[in-house]
Amino acid sequence: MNHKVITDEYLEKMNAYWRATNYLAAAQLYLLENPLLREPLKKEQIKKKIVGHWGTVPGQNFIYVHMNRVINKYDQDMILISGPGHGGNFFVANTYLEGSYSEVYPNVSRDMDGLQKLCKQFSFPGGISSHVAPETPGSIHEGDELGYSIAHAFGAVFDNPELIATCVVGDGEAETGPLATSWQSNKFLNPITDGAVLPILHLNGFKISNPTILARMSHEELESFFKGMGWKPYFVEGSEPMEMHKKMAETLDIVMDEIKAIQKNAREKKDATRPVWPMIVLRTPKGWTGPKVVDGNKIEGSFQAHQVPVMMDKPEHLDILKDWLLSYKPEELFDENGRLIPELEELAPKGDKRIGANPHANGGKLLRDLRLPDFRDYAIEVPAPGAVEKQDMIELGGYIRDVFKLNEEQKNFRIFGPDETMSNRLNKVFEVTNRDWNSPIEEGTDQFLAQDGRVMDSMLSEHMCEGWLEGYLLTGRHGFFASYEAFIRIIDSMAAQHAKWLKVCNALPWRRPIASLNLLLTSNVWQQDHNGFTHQDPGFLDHISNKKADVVRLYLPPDANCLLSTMDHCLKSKNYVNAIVASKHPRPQWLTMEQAVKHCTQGIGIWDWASTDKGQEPDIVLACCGDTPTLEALAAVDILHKEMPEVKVRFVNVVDLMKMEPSNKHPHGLSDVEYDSIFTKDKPIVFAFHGYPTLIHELTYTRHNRNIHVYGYHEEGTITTPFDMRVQNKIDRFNLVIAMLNNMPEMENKGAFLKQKMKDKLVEHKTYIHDIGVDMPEVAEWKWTGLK
Ligand SMILES: Cc1ncc(C[n+]2csc(CCOP(=O)(O)OP(=O)(O)O)c2C)c(N)n1
Ligand SMILES: [Mg+2]
Repeated sequence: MNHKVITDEYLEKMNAYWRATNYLAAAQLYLLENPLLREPLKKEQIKKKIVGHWGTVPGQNFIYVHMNRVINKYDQDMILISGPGHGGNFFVANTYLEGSYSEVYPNVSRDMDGLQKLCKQFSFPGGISSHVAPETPGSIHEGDELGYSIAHAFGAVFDNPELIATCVVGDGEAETGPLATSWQSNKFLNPITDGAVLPILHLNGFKISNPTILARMSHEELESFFKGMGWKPYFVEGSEPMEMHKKMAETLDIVMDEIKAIQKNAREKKDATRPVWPMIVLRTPKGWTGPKVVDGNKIEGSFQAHQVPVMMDKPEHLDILKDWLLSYKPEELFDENGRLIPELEELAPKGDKRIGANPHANGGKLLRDLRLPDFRDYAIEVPAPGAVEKQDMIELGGYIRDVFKLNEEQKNFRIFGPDETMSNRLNKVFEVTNRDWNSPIEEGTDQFLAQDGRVMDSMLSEHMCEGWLEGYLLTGRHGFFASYEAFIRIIDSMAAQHAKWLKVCNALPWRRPIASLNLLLTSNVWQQDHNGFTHQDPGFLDHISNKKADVVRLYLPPDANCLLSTMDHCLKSKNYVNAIVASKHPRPQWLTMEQAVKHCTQGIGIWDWASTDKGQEPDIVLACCGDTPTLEALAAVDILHKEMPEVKVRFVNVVDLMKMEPSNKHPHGLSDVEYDSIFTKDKPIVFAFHGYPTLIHELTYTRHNRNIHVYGYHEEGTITTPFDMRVQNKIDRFNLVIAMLNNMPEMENKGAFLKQKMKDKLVEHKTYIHDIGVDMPEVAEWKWTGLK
């Protein structure tokens, strides 16, 4: 049959195929056995606990079936993103019917035995998730932490000019903050070098137990809303199946022709001016084709259809379920072996064109390694520790600039940030690329904007940066997100969801590894020149440290050479969430590149040039983690050594925070033997930490040495001097000296004079900054001069 012409006969077949998807989606919710109801349905063949969703399913099945026709007609490379991914049974049903599911899971075969397994496993202990989870072939988006579908879809099509990401947006999902701003993503799409996103607003009218806002707006308001966002909305509305198939198919042809025409025009004329992309508003009843009324409650066309339409807790429910399932006429759809009949099977696309087999949705298959410059070529000369001052992020910018250069042809690297690339000091990238911006550009005011820019920093939305990047990585490319440390917390939850996704993927051999999600946290808590307390929150480290140890890594490089080494490592890594805390302000540089490579490779180390215990038992261990704590800890050693040279201090620096956790908890963790040999079993440890002190206590809770005293951020801050921030939180050099003296009992009264001196310094400091407004010269101009 010629599927290029939408004949009534073809539409009838599509409807039959849709019935098969609806049947299988409902059967997955309920049935343990008797998957095609070839014998009379009995209560014991039904799951005892019925969990999952139905309301969203028939509409999404409808979309999938129609996308199959579009893929065939246009020989289109297409992935499907399901915003309301809670109806995972719809995606499983469709991939099963097209054959891609059984290719990944041969035990769920395309026969009666496989059908039974398919039904039993769904939302069942030991089985599969109720969502469009990583286990679902063809998915890059689990959905159901609602709000990120369009961001993921755009991330997927950037630099994929032949790809269309069809994106089902729940009308409830559309009310979330991230989704509400996602419509603006079209301002960042280049019709020549990027693919297209086809949003389908699934206007089924309801959420869990409320109507949706968009569904109760007038047609005019809704149309104006999307037009205002730069889209051309097409409305497909109704509930009579055959009429709806016709409308949907005709509309999709128009929409696809428009997308193709936009791309052809832009590509032929080399004119990337932002077009008005089409989208679809699909208004159908929630729980369409399901039970109409159960226990006197309206189900189809109401919020009551959201989860399980009929609970099976009353005898009459058995007949309701049976009538509902049989209404799809499964006997006409499957052959005697339980396989979809060939006349319907032929409707599905073939090979990798099937949505469940599209390689973009298993991005690791397409992943090509980045070409990376040798990071050591960007080394800062450090003739002696502290001899030079540099800005770590500026130095990193030079390396990243050259990553862009080396991968210009591959077009598989982008960086993301909410309007902060300059503020985060990655300025050098603009020597070779621009910010992506497909809106008018004003001469004389605008900087580094271009339609083909690869720096995604012109939308002030952490959600979009994170979502676009995730979509980009999940489809087999590379990048990172540089954020203010405090505001990365806006996407805590997204990063957590991504970590969960990776954790599940690690157990699925068919999911090929993808590039890590690299989150660069800068403009960090310790120095906020133009801002104050609101910009201070190092808690992302606490949040991420709780995620699955196989997946998360936390790095706090103390200087530029260490940052270069760390970033190089992170950009090469796969399947991790790497959080890297970096400094952007001028800071003394400590390690040569050779030392930095050794230090970062080990993740933790004793700095011999800052220690005075060589070959002897230390009196105290002074540890530090993070650029500012490192600076203050070194200044503290300096003071202590000058004043009381007899005290033996061991100086430890931590770059890889997870070294602190025991090796049985995190793959990077030190064994107890290694930990004890660095930190000793019993000597006092004073630990100056970048973040909240409790994190170090948590990580080291089971270590032998409980004599640990952690100084970190205590939620104290305001607009003040950089050093005063440290004083307010007691991680400054003077307080660290006091802490060391307080924790060495053998000092007895010897340290009293030095302690008094330190306390006096703290008063001097306060008076000075309140009078003059900047830090005392002896602090601001302090330099490491080495130990005698
Ligand atoms: C961010 C977020 N908030 C709340 C929920 C809980 N939740 C799950 S489904 C749902 C309703 C979704 O409605 P809609 O997007 O319209 O999906 P559909 O009607 O297609 O099921 C809600 C509130 C969630 N999953 N994610
Ligand atoms: Mg809805």
